[in-house]
Amino acid sequence: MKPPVHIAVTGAAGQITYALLFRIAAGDLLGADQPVVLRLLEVPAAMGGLDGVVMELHDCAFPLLHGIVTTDDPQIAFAGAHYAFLVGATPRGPGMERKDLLQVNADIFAVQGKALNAVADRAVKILVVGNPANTNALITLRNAPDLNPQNISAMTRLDHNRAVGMLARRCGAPVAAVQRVSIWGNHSTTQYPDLNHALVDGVPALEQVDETWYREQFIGEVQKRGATVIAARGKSSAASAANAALGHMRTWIFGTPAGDWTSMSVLSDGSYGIAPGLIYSFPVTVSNGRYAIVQNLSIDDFSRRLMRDSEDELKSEREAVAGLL
Ligand code: NAX
Repeated sequence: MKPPVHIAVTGAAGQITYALLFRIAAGDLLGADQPVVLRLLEVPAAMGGLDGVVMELHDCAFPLLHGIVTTDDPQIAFAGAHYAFLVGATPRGPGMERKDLLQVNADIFAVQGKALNAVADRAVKILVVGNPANTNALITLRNAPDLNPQNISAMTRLDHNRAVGMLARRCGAPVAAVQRVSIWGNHSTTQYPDLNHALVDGVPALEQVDETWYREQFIGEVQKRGATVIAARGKSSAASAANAALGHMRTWIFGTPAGDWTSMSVLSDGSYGIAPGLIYSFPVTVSNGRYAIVQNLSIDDFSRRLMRDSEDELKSEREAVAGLL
């Protein structure tokens, strides 16, 4: 039996983690021969609810689940963690301005970045899901100077999966036939889901759908899908978000398939003229646990404008939390 891998999950009594934890414990992240220890972080007020989740985890009798740590102290949650899913965040309350939301979450991720820097495994891979995810990831990164910036990313995989699913349905093709969809920018309504390089059954997607549908319907539907789910379900996306978090981390560990790529929000190195130092969603390939931004894609004026709009939003978010960077 392999030694257990330690997986930290924050917001462990929330609705996304309620879908995520059971899949990790079942082996969906690391495979059927890899034991895991779950290290669960919550705020003090949610520890009672977390106890209930832990009871349910025990009641599944997962053979791979070798231990569960629950705590409200990031230094304990992240101690020796090999993977960290940062899902917990403060939601926007009544009367809260966007700037206030940015600030309150920035404070959380500054504390967690420092704790990861101090106690996590030196090769820890950190995925930020809690919103505003890109800027929270930037704060985490800047507060963890001893960790490799390559090992910190934010989640745009749900947006990517939404775009793949919508394109497949439009073409009447199986999801597995879709390749090379890209999400550029921020995990917000300014994101740009780009089909210019996408393939369906190896044929350019934009030869199979009409341009009006792409520009006037598809882009907006992907951008606003989160709100559409809330309107229908009365709650925000949870199982699909957990699935995306699992998929993001699995791809980061095991790599992208030959000929395809995924979308991850990572530290901009200036590729495609995007300001270095922002956490921006790019198309990436992954091999040996390292991502690389896909290079040399042709970008037309329409794409350029949307990519810039999202970049501008991320710059203004960065300015709002400048004191913590
Ligand atoms: P919930 O409100 O159900 O759960 C959040 C949990 O985080 C709560 O139990 C809360 O007590 C906990 N928490 C708050 N502050 C914490 C802290 N400092 N340390 C540890 N735990 C803390 O939200 P849920 O629906 O699970 O969503 C979680 C986050 O994911 C939200 O910020 C949400 O906006 C974000 N999302 C991000 C997505 C993405 O694609 N990047 C998509 C889904 C989701 O909307």
